Amino acid sequence: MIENLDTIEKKDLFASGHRACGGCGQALAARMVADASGENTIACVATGCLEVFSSPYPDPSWRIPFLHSLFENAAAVAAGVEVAYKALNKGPVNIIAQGGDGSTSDIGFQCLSGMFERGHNVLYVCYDNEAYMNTGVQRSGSTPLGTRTTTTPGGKKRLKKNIPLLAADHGIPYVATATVDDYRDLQRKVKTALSIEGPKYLHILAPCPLGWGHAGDLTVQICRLAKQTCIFPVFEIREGKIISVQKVPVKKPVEEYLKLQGRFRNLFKKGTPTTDVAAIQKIADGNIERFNL
Ligand SMILES: Cc1ncc(C[n+]2csc(CCOP(=O)(O)OP(=O)(O)O)c2C)c(N)n1
Ligand code: SF4
Ligand SMILES: [Mg+2]
Repeated sequence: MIENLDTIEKKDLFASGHRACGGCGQALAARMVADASGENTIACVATGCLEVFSSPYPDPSWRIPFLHSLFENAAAVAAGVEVAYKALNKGPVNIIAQGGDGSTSDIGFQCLSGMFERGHNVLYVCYDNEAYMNTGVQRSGSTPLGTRTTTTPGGKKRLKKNIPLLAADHGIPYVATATVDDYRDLQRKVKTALSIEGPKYLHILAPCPLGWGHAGDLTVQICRLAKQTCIFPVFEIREGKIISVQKVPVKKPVEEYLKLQGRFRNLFKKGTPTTDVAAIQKIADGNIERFNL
């Protein structure tokens, strides 16, 4: 049962006391998602930081049914749960597959794409911390240009994959992006998604203080700067059409976002050419144009 879209839900369905680092954006986001979806929900969570810090027996954080899938198949497991519920004539129930950016954009993309194409009534949530954090901060397909990771010590030379737009191009009924500084907006998008029949996709920017190299108390500020610099556009797409965009009336230069994070320190070393910063500004400018920010 979906309650008022604009109410903030605090039901403690994802309990505190887990083992995430202080200020972990993914822990905040998982709590917001669980509380917005309510008790009548099954979470199918891929291997990754979230699963590791929230599920160990005997004190898991989940107060809703929780299935741990492999790194690569959360979407397929969720699809199986949905089909089983239908076959048993049970339900309705909210089924939410959840995974990190590595799981979603790389190894699990095939299962995700198949789940979309087959039209399962599943919401997939990607917690994007822009690297493989659980195994020691290796780059993923979702790691942005210029980012230092343990496998790109000089800064990543490739672009970040745009998974929300790839999801939308499957023709699924609902795609949205969100950030963990805006509780109301994030939960409204979870509730909106769950009110729609068919496959849905929610992409959440989830800062990782350990991998991004910032203090835990900067998580909210970093999300705001990601939006204010237009690095991370926040929007909703229904049936392939953009239906809402969070406008950015005062746009800040990308340096303000990059400079707070150790993972971009290479870009500001003395004597380093600033081509990467200019290229990152170009990406933000492209977002401004594409989403009319
Ligand atoms: C087939 C397979 N390959 C590699 C791993 C090791 N592994 C577990 S979690 C993970 C990275 C997870 O990254 P991401 O999905 O971005 O989630 P995060 O930990 O960053 O939240 C890797 C490489 C695995 N479990 N299974
Ligand atoms: S390493 Fe990053 S994603 Fe993992 S628990 Fe710590 S802050 Fe969260
Ligand atoms: Mg990750």
